Amino acid sequence: MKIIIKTITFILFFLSIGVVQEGRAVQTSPTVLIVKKVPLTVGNKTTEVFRIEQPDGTWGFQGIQGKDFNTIVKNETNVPTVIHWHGLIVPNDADGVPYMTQPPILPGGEYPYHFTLNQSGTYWMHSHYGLQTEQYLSAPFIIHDPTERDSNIKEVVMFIADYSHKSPEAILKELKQGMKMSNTDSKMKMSPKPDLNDVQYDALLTNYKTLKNPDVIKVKPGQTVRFRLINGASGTNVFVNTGKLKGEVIATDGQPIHPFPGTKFPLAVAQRLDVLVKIPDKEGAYPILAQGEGTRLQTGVILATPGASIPSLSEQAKTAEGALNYDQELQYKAVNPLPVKKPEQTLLASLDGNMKNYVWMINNQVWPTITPLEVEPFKRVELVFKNTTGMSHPMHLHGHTFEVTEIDGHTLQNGPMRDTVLVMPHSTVKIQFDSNNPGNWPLHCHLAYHQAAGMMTFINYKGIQIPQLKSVE
Ligand SMILES: [Cu+2]
Repeated sequence: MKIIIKTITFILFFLSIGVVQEGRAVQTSPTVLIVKKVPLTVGNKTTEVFRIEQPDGTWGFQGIQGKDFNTIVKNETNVPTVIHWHGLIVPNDADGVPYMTQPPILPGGEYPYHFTLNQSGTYWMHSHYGLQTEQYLSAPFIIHDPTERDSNIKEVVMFIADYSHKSPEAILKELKQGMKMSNTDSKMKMSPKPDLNDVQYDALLTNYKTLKNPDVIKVKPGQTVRFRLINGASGTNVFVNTGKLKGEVIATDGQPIHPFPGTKFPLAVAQRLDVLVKIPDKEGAYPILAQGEGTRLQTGVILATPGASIPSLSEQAKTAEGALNYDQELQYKAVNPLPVKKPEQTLLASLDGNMKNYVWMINNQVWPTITPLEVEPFKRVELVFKNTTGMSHPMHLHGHTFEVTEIDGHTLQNGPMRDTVLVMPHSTVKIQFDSNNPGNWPLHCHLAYHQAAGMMTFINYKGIQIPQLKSVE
């Protein structure tokens, strides 16, 4: 009986999220994603934040590799927006970047996106307009590999965000005025001492919740849980701690790696990790926590067997978390690295800052007054990030998956495949990708306030027209 119920659930799952019928794809009308505003209470204060959901209220999107993503995004808010599919290899015109690949979706307006889900893994979607990711205009985007789905494995999405009672515009204004925003070293971001945070947040959230009222996920003794960890924060790199449970990383930014064991894993802004944990063969409750580097703020979920008593957890850890480092990154091994090939073209992205006016730059240029980095189509391209600043920068390239090939002079053999790499202060990281997706593709720091303060450029394929750039307020 159990098996029959499981099989039915399995079939219903595929029918509900996809278009599978008798093993064949059928033509369907587009699905809908709605961008709306919802109230959020943190502490004793209620504010409005964004939410991306399907008409039935399902948060974000889950699809199947090989199927079509045919969706209309409807903007039910009072501000313009644009949705970017983070980490997905899409045609350039579906990339969701305002004034580069499409006009903004105006209040009450809608915009169609249609592409094939060629990848599988853990991705996310977020606004590429202004500072909206700071207010949860973001959601999980999970693509299942139909050959891999095991109904015995419990899947848990943990979408981490940072939250401030202040509006993002007010925070940016204060940063630009050089006001004291840091809870570490507020004097000078260019100081030789690495600076971990330039914004002090009020809370870290997982799936919109603080640790006062976290998601409690029912699990069975002995069950395997696959965490899909997404750092959707605007400015907080975290360590994820699996506590008493041994963890095993199986993917970085959606790309499989050879299983890497541990209990504490760095997760920079915009990155994802897939981590397996196994519940012991007895009753119990297991908090899985993420703590922001340089802060005591923590967030997470609790895995609990039916009879377990649920612990109450503090939103503040006892001590501040330290800085992320390269320890794991140097050891992760991609299952599907790039084919071995010598780089045919090398690009430099110097990560620069001028803290007098809170300006962040790539190659000393401030978005949108930039000269794009030009690539020849169909070449192996090496991109060198040289961080001249005292802060780390999670650097994201659109439209491509790249291999991390060198960190501070250490060559990585089959380094992790990613779409976002953390470049530590005063450090050099090399990546490689194949220029096989023509278009104009943003390359930027994913810290929202760094991006807003200029740290963005784009990669232009030779022969593709350069768009008329415009910054959004
Ligand atoms: Cu940055």
